[in-house]
Amino acid sequence: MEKAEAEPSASADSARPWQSYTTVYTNAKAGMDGVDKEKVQRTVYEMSKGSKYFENEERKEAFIRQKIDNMRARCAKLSASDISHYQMVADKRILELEATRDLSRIWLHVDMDAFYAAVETLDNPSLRGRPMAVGGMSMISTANYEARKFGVRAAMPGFIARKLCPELIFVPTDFKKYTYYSDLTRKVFQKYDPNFMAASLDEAYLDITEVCNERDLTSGEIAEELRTSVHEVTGLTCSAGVAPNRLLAKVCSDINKPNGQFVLPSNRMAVMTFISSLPIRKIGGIGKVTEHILSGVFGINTCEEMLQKGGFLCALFSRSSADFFLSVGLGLGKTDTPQVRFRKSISNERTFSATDDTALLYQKLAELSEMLSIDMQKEGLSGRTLTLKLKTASFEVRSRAVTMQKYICSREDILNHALKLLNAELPLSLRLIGLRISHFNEDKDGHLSDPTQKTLANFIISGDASGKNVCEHSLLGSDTSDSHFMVDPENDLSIDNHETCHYVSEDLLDSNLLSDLDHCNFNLSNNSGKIDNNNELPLNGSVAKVYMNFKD
Ligand code: DCP
Ligand code: MG
Repeated sequence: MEKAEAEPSASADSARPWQSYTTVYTNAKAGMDGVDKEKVQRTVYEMSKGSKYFENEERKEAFIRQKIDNMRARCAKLSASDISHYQMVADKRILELEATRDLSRIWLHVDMDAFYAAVETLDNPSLRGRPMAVGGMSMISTANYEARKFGVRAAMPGFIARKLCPELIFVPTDFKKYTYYSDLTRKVFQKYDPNFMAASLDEAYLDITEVCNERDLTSGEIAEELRTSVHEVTGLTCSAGVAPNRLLAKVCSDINKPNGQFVLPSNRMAVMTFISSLPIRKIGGIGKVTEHILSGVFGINTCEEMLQKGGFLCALFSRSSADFFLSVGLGLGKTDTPQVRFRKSISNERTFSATDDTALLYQKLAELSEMLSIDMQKEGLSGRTLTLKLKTASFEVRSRAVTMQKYICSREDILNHALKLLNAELPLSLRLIGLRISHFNEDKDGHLSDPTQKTLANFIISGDASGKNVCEHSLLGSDTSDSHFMVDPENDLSIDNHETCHYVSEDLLDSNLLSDLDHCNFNLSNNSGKIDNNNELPLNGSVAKVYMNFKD
């Protein structure tokens, strides 16, 4: 097993402190290749310095640095026999994972270009060609490609975006509009795969194996046709990626953005070549934290290096996390189509300028309840567990849950329970409220379930109707990345709802680390490394631990 050589410690260059200040919005998105990264980082640093967000980011950074140091120390302590043992474990696991490789399906990932911004431009053509962002001074949802040249991007506070690009035009968000266009795109997707999987308003996965065979067209031709059709129906452009699995298809759709496509052929050699130099951050589920840890502890920067350092990964991570990393190294991903009715939860959330104005907070909660209710009714779903997510002015993330005796789906019922949860926390200054509903009225086969049949986990949740002792932090994600509810990177395509989209789960390890930061006393009982599909709490504690990635 090779040595786990680590990059030099992340100590900041005191002359250029901004170089080590990375946030989700200093990470490049499509269309940001030529950006003066140093200038953006310096501006972001200078404008954030001293803010609560900044303090929180620094706290996280310090924690990650410490985690890296600890893990490096653990690597250094591994004896020669430990190392050869874990190398054998890794080799065996790699063979087992390789045996699961399925190259029989063709997956297409489609992602609309600068979606909200493009919709707004359709509505107001005078915006065309001018740098614009959707959102406001506190936060922007997206920026068009003209604005991206200045380093402006989604999840960036608007006041920083304006500093980077003084000409920037701001357009307020209008979710009804985006939902309308999203529905139009889905009608097109349906023609190519009736069981397509929507991952967010602007993004979907389609299994195009059948349509390619039936029409005797190549996957590239189908992708081309689908994109043309989306454009004809909506006036909007999109990009597509084609690959033998969903994980790779998503990576591929970003390669030729905007208005482009990339096809990765369905053969092992092509996949391995593609993966060999792919930066790990391109993979869904690997965000800033995981990237820092893998790079800082093991010197892993490309997907291929996951295999080279497999022994160390098996030594230091739980089996599920190590499996995830090794399968990334092999370019493996999901190829099956889960039952549509596997949807486990629906959620949405809103970020706004921090406020302690109770009337305003109630109003936000009412809007979220209404949106959630509409989405549930569209799907014919009712749920029993309602979870409230809050982010305080100082960026602390809290979650409170309650499980009801009966299933609910109306705006009034949702709001009623949400208000109880919120009131128990007030007075408080908040910058984000989210609502999630789960425990639907059907089992995994789509049958109606019996609400009186309580699982132990249900009992634990319902036993705490106040929600006071329930910290579902990890279930919902923590104060991470783009700060949305946490879902399985590409499995849980269920959250398909307004602001709560795919960009939620930027990081596999993040929630684990940051939950510690938030002083949650986690019960490390679930070793799945994935979101708990039933949203259930562990059996012996008041705290849900869904992501358990490190070995104790
Ligand atoms: N979105 C958001 N907040 C974020 C990220 C995205 O509200 N932090 C919204 C606005 C986007 C839409 O979701 O328009 C789709 O997200 P994408 O990540 O696909 O970004 P875009 O479609 O805007 O741009 P791209 O061309 O890179 O896909
Ligand atoms: Mg998009």
